[in-house]
Amino acid sequence: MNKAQLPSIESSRIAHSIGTALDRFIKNNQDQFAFASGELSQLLRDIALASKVVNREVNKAGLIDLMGAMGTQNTAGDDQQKLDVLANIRFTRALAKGGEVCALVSEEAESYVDLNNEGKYVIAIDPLDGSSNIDVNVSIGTIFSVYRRKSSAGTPIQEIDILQAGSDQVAAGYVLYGSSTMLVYTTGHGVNGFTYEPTLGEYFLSHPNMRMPDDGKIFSVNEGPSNSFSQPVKDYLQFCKDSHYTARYIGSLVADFHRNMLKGGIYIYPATAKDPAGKLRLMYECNALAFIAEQAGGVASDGVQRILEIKPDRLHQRTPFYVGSKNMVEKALSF
Ligand code: FBP
Repeated sequence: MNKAQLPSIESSRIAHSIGTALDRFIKNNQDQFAFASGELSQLLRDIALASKVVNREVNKAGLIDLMGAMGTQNTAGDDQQKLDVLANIRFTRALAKGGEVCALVSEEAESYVDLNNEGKYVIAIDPLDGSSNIDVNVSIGTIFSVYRRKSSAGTPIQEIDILQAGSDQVAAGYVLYGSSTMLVYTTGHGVNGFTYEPTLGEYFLSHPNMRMPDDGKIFSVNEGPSNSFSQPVKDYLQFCKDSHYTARYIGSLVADFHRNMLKGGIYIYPATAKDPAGKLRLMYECNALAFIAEQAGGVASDGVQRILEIKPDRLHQRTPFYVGSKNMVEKALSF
């Protein structure tokens, strides 16, 4: 083989580069983290590992009796799906084993779970988001927020460690179990997306430095309860229709958010008669996506203030949620 041949092999299928593995990316970017000492890196790896197990179970749920309800209810009185419970066990176990996390707030647990007093981080997690879509093979997700504890490691967990505003997040992300499985996260230095390669069991960088377009033509709202929407929300939705925008609503927050992040769009879950404070939970659904949206150039609001400025006063508090492309959310808020 003469030298002239070499360039073509390098660019051929033979030498096709698969990209940067998540582990390497975390290691290469560790110095960006505040308090960089490897613990946050390990914590992100623990979340990635648990998501691979959940992904495996979600993919074959129909074959191994993992479909349907568990027969139990979660904090909000929602029927827990078997996969909700499985995902909660898998993430809790991986984070407990990792040892970096002192306390975990989960949609599936009434109060926070003490994991390891020596841990320096607090996690808030929605282990499996989009429960209504689990059994019908529509994309679902996991949402997580990472905080640094306020009290000293080794001392008992305090309320100040748990009820932190979204602006105190040191990292946040989501996993989308869709046509491909992706992990998207930020540590406050931009947003990066990784696609799971199941035959190698590893995530690889596929969406570096994700930016949310400032504008879009997609609005994502469940208009079913729209009779009880406030007039400004009704007026904004009419504006979207008059502007010939496209309605897209999967009913899985992570999936709707991810699409709008890539294509431009707005997701709104406003206050309704059934949920006067909104349906979505601040600590383990909205804060993480608000951090990612802002890091990608988008906007996230409760209709009045930045989601990240809301100081939580209870674990499972709800909030109205307006998130997406900067100009679209600002337009919605102008109504
Ligand atoms: P879960 O975490 O319990 O699934 O609730 C959140 C969610 O399913 C979001 O994923 C989704 O956007 C929204 O609720 C759908 O609510 P609705 O069915 O009222 O439109």
